[in-house]
Amino acid sequence: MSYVDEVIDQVIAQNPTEKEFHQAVKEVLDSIRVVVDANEEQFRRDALLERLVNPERQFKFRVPWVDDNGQVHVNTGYRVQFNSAIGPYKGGIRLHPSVNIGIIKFLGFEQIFKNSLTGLPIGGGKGGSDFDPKGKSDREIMAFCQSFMTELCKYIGADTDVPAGDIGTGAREIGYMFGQYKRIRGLFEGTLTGKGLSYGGSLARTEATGYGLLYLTDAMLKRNGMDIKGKTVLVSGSGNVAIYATEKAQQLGAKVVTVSDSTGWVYDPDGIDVAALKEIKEVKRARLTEYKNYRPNSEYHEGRGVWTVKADIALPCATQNELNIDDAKALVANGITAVAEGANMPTTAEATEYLQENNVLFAPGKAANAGGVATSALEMSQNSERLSWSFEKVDSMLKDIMVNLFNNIDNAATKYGFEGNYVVGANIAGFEKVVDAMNAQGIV
Ligand code: NDP
Ligand code: 2IT
Repeated sequence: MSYVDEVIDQVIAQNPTEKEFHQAVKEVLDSIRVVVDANEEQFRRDALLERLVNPERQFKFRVPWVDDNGQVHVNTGYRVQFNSAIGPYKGGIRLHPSVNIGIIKFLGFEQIFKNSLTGLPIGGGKGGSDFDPKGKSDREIMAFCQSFMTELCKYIGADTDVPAGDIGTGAREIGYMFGQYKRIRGLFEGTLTGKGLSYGGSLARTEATGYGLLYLTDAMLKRNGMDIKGKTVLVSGSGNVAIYATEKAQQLGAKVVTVSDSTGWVYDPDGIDVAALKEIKEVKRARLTEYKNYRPNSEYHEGRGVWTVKADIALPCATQNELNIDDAKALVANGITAVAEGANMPTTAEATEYLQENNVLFAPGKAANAGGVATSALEMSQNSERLSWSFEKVDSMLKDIMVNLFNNIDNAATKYGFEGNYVVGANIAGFEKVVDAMNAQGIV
């Protein structure tokens, strides 16, 4: 049996319930076979892949908090410090009832390679809790965040591990967590990113994941002789990534006709009104059913359905495995040209394969959504030098990072004989830097 297959089997046997983690490991290891095969003897001797798939450290802790009626609730908190070969652990905190250790490990594993691809000095980590922020009062959110950080603050720090936002964690939650970290540790330092602008946040971090997704998509289209201008785009989700992906797509001359949330989706034939979307989601924290009040010409549909609309480009920006094989077939039947993942692992393995076989340009999340964490690393730099850069400077650095990242994955794919396969390109390019750093640092 090949070394790659042995390690995949081991991961499944040792972590039998962690199916998203299996999926992420398989995707990466499958596509780096060519590099592993060429170095098999050394990698086996050094147990390189075993060290890669086992987190350096993982924490699981109790998070008790009191609701507005005086009732105590207990959630579970997690932080997985996966790999620090190229820098301090870096990765977001997900607050969603579906969170479990398998989800956090899949996200942390992806983060290793994503962070490597940014070219910046950040290792891979991820955290979160099964806490559901929906329907909670502001005070309840604060109570949860303070309790979560009371435990987490023992394990993180500006040069150790730097969490940030993810699903359910935005500027409000980061603010409460930062306040509690500072209070307990007595340190005003850049131990979280995505902070507010008045206390060390970076301009353009809010926009960065969505904007970066479009910079990369634009580079991928150009490389293949196309332009984003005039294209019709499907976006799923209506959170941080989806909102700023929609905004940048429209700035670049495309028309975004859908957004969604976990209960339904909107079709707006005239193009999504970003100002309305921001008001509904960022200010009112309301549901998408409200969108019709702003745009009477739009349609609201219950359930799933974004991927059945005819368009040129699809940008899944909600959550893992939201685009399945039937969705991929519908997209191909409707003549889709490109799919770029704003979310982490939103496309199932089967759907990814189907899209690639049908010559759809496909940009995997670890490349396409790397603009968020890249800008987090720029926030860390600004915190270290105690300065704040202009929006234009950060945005232009973000754009350069995404265009370079695309060129690197494109070149890696071509170098190993997989021209145009950006999944292989991203995994190999991300892996090579991490392996080089791991080898240089000995058996740790
Ligand atoms: P938000 O919490 O801001 O928004 C999440 C959106 O996805 C909401 O519209 C939400 O709908 C929808 N959603 C979440 N879970 C589900 C589900 N199980 N089924 C259907 N819809 C769902 O999160 P972000 O925009 O920050 O994150 C979106 C994706 O992008 C995630 O995969 C995240 O890991 C990834 N990502 C985020 C980055 C960042 O900087 N924020 C960086 C890189 C990747 P509802 O409100 O109904 O729950
Ligand atoms: O998935 C991701 O890259 C994020 N949620 C952002 C992580 C970060 O540290 O900015």
